[in-house]
Amino acid sequence: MNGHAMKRILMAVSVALVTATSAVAQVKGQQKVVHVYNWSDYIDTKVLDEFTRETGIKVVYDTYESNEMLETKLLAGNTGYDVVVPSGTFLQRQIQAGVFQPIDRSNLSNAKGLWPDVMKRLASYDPGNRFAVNYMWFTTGIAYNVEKVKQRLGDKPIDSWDMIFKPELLKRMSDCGVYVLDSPEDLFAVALRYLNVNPDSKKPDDIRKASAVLARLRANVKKFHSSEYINALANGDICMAVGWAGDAFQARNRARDAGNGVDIAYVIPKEGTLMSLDNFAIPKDAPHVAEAYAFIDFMLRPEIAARNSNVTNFANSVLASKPFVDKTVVENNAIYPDEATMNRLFTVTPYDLATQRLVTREWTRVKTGR
Ligand code: N2P
Repeated sequence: MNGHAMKRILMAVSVALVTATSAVAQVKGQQKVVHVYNWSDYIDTKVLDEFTRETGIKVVYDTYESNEMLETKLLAGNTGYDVVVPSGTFLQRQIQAGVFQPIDRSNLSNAKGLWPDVMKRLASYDPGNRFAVNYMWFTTGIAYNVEKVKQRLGDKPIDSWDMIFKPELLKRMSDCGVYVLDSPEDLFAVALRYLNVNPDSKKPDDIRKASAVLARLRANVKKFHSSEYINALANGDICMAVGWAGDAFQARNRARDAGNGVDIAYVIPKEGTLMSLDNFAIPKDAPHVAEAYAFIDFMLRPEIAARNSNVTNFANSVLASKPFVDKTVVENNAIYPDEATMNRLFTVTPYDLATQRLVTREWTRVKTGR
C-alpha cells in the first residue's frame, strides 16, 4: 500500500470514529450545554437561538431580578451555572469570597472590542479586570406615564428626586400606582444623594437618616419589585416607578407595540443618580467552562452586543458595537449618557458586613414598617 492509500484509509477511519462518537454522545444526550443565570428582560432571546445554531451549544437560561437572589445561590456553591451576571459591588464581595475563576482573556477573541472607559470603571470592583467582563451599564431613575402624571401635576416637570421623596408630591401619584425597585443598594444611594450626604456613606447615622426618608415611601407605594414595573407601566396599570433606564424604555416600547396610547418617559433627576455595571463572571465550580467562554465571547461580538442593546435599551460594554446600535438607543442620553449627564452620575462601593446587616434590617422596615 502506498502512502496515499494509507492516508485515505486513516482519514476514513477517523471520520467514522468522529461520527460514531457524536452518535454515542447524542444517544447519551451529551449535547453541549451552557447554563446561564442572568437578570430578567436583559437579552435579545433570538441571540440565544443564534448562538445554539452556530455553536451547537444549547443554552439553559434562568433569570433573577436581584443581586441578593444571585448571591444567596453563589455563596451556597454548586449552582450548576456557567455564566452569571452580578453588579459591581456584589461582584467585588463575591470575588473576595472566592466564588469565581479568573477570566482568561485569550479565550475571548472579541475582548478587543471592549470599551476601555467601561473596563476602567469595572476595575474599581475587579482590580485588573481579572474576574469579570462588563455586559451592560446603566442608571437608576424615575419612569413615568406622561399623560397620567400631567393630569395630576400639570406642567410641572419631573426632574428631581423630590417627586419620590416629598410625600406630598408622591401622594398625588398613589391613586394611579407607584412601584419602587426592591433593591436596597439603589434606594439607599439615591436617598443619601437626595439628603446631600455622600451616597457611598457607610456611617450608621447616615444610613438611618436615609432609612427615615425611605420609610415615608411605603404609604404611597403599591409594590417594591424589580421587574414587574416594566409591564405595569406599559399596560397603564401604574403611573410611576423608580427603576432602571433600559427597563423604562422597554416599557415605553411595549406600550408602543401594543398601540395602547400609553407614553412612558424616563428621567435622571437633576440631583444625580447611581450608575451601576452588570458583569459576566464564571463560577469556580462551573461545569462547562469552555462553553461559558464561547457564550461570553458571542455576547461580545459587536453586532450581537448591539442587538442586545437594541432590544433591552441598556448600554453595552462593547465600544465596537456602537455603529450597530439603533440611533434611538445610542443617541438617547438616558441610555448612553453624554458628558454633562455623566458628571451627575456616581458609583458606590460594597457594604462591609456590619453595614450590610444594618441596610438589610432597615430595608425590611422600609418595606413592611416592621
Ligand atoms: C434588567 C435589569 C438589569 C439591571 N431588566 C439591574 N442590574
